[in-house]
This record gives sequence, structure tokens and C-alpha cells, in this order.
Amino acid sequence: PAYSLTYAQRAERHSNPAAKALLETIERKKSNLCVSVDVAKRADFLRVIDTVGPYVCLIKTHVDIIEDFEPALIERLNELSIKHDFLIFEDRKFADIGNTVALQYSSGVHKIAQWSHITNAHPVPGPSIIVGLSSVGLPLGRGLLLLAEMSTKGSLATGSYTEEAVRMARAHRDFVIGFIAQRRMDGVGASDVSSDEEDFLVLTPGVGLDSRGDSMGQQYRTPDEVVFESGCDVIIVGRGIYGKGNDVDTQTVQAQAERYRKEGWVAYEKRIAR
Ligand code: 6AU
Repeated sequence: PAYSLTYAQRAERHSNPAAKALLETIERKKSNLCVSVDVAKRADFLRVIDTVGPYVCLIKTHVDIIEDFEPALIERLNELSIKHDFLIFEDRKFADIGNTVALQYSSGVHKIAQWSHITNAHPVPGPSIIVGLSSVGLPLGRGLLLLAEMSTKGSLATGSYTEEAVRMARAHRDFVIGFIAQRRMDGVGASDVSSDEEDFLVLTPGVGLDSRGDSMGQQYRTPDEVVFESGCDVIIVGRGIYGKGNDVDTQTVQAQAERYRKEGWVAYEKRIAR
């Protein structure tokens, strides 16, 4: 199973360009760290990204949080992605009918499909959401993650909902490259596809080394719990790296990014050596 292969071996087996590029970047930079940059000001956004850039494989954005957004910000983001060699994941969490999500993905102020290598969607509308998004994203070489589970207390994405999400992904393996989830999905939702054949990436939020949660239902686990024990592929870290995000102290942010990169990589090396 993909679980015991290296990122480089998995990159060779992937045909989706976004999945392949992400796995190659992880291997090249020895980083399975994705930093989630949830800050409201353009200047803080760019400063955090320029600081953590050398330590990440992927930058996750919520572009609709930025108060002073302007299209030129995307150009700056693209420049940083080339300077530091990372991919971009707009965490849009699409959740509507196919026609609407296709428009939300391609159009509006943010034109997500133009710049975001990876995005995500809730499986709640059923397979038509994948059809809608892939009509825009597949020709551009993009990849989609389905939210099979969530990190929050009391999440409804469990049991048969999670299983159906995995079945939906299996039926669209050209565009769905993996999941937002808390563990590997191998063997979830019985199928004919052997787990040697399929290789979904699992990107996992709710990661923190110094806290077990926040006051709004977020729950944190350590990189070792996520990558070694639960077999996930990428750790997504936000506030664990930049705190509240205003008055960003560059040295602290850099030190935290280095720390999470190292923890994530050690957990992966431990896993493939097992
Ligand atoms: O590390 P944090 O708690 O500061 O930030 C976690 C980030 C946020 C959430 O929108 C996102 O991860 N997230 C997601 C994603 C990535 O889809 C799913 C989930 O279940 N939990 C979660 O926190 O930007």
C-alpha cells in the first residue's frame, strides 16, 4: 500500500499533475508541512508566506479572509511560490450544485482555478459537485480534495458519510487526488480497487504541538500522531506557527515552521522504516 512507499515512489505513480507536483515538492524539500495562512491583512499574509516558504511543500489560503484583497496579490503569491518552491491550496470548501461551484471556482473576484493547484469540496451534494469542479479544474491540471472527515468536536462527517466520500473519490480518480481527513482512507468503503492500485493523498488539519484545541471546537494532534500513527501525508498547521497573525514576529514564525517541518519529516521517516 501507498502507506509504506516513499513520496518519490508515489510521485512516479501519479498521473494527476497537481498530485505529482506536490509529491515531488515534498520529496525535494523534505517537507510534508502545509502552512495555513489565515490572516486578514495583505501585508501579514505575504510576510508569513515569505517567512515560512523555505520550510513548506504547500501554502493553504482562505483568500476571502483578506480585507484589502486586490488581484495583484495573486501575482505576489505566485512570485513567492516560485521563489520558495511550493504549491498553492485555496481552502474554498465548495458545497453547492455542480453549475454553481463551477462558476465559484472559475469566476468572481478571486478566480481560484487560475492560480490554485489544489482546492477542496464537501461531498454533501453528491458526485455532481465533482463533475462541476472538474469541468473547470481538470483541463487546467488541478486537483481536488474531498472533506471526508473534519477536525472539529462533534463533526457530522463520520461513518457512512466518510465511506460515501471515499466511494465518490474512487469514481473520479482523474481529478480527486485525496482527502482532508484525520487518518488514511485505505479500506474505508469496501471496493474492488486493491489498495495497491489507489493512492489518495491525506492532508490533515488540526495539528499543534503546544495546544490540544481552541475555544471554538478545533482539536489538535501532534505531527507524530497524524503522520506516524494515523498514516496521513501532509500536516496542515496554522496558528501553531504564527499565533494570532498580527504583529507577526518573523523570527518566531520561522523557528516554528522549522520545528513543524522537522517533526513532520521525522514522523514520516519513522513510518516508512516500519
Ligand atoms: O491550525 P489552525 O487551527 O489555525 O487552522 C486550521 C486550518 C483552518 C481551517 O479552515 C482548516 O485548517 N481545516 C480544514 C480544512 C483544511 O479543510 C478542515 C478541518 O476539518 N479542520 C480545519 O481546521 O484554515
